Amino acid sequence: MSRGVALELDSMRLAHYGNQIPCLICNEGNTPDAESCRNCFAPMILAHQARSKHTKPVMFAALGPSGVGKTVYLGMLLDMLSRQPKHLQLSARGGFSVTLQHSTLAALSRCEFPTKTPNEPDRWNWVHCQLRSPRHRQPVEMVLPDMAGEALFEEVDHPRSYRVIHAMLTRCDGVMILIDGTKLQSGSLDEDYFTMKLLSHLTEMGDDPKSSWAMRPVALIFSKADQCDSCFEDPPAYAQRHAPGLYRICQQRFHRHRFFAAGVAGACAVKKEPGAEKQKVPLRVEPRGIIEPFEWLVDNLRS
Ligand SMILES: Nc1nc2c(ncn2[C@@H]2O[C@H](COP(=O)(O)OP(=O)(O)OP(=O)(O)O)[C@@H](O)[C@H]2O)c(=O)[nH]1
Ligand SMILES: [Mg+2]
Ligand SMILES: [Zn+2]
Repeated sequence: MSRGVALELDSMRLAHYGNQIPCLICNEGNTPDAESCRNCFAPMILAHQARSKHTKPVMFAALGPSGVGKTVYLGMLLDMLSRQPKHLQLSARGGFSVTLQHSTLAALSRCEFPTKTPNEPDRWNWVHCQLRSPRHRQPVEMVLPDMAGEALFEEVDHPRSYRVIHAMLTRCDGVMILIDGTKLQSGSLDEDYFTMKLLSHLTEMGDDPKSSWAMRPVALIFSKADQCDSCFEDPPAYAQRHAPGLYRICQQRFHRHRFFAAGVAGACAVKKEPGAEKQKVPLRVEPRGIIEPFEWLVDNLRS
């Protein structure tokens, strides 16, 4: 390419700078051709697609440490709401929004769990969809990212190290916090501490009491409940018994919270191949308690 042509293209790019598009997550202006936001690395396709509607999309996030089951839960939730005839229905906007449910269900159908979510925000699966529910006359635009647990706790320990997580938690309308029910059952206190840390982080965000997390809906979900059936019987009592710190912080500081239990696998086995680490594999897929937390969040959306 000659130098003259290159200069012409650069000047075209500069001309576009007057015409910046705000990132849907952090609001930073980006050039129209940017693939991911230059500030937070969220995909700019979300902003392009959202521009066709006048209202800002509702945002929900699934939170919890690495390995708690966020990807499995979200993938199953999206699949159930987009393919089964339920009173809540989701339809994907853009092919990229189908990837999370597709990759999760494809892994489960091979009797595997999906792989760990990478830490880089531009490699996360982001879902942009439309929700149809009896409570809303018009379809509601919605954005859900599948964040990596390690990145989330890096942000909790060092606030603003992941701008996308900071922006998302500032902006989002409700959260699903996953807590590993099997680890609590085995007496580990790690899950209780992890969740208390996360909840304390949320309570410190923002100065405006109207948008404080004390008033935003928080669904606390005991994950992998297929492996510890007692979670399903009475989730708040389970929390009180096995995660007293977390239970107390919820009572004191979160006015709109509810405990749930969810499980995707019906039975699991441990697979050991020569030279590889032991791996838990699902033998059956029997989703239970998947839709209830999401439905509760939708019912608790601020109007
Ligand atoms: N029994 C059972 N095990 C589950 C379930 N969901 C997840 N697991 C197990 O938990 C592991 C981690 O699940 P993921 O969904 O990848 O966890 P994650 O929270 O997305 O983790 P990161 O991507 O690292 O943040 C899986 O590989 C399974 O071994 C479930 O519903 N039931
Ligand atoms: Mg994941
Ligand atoms: Zn951004």
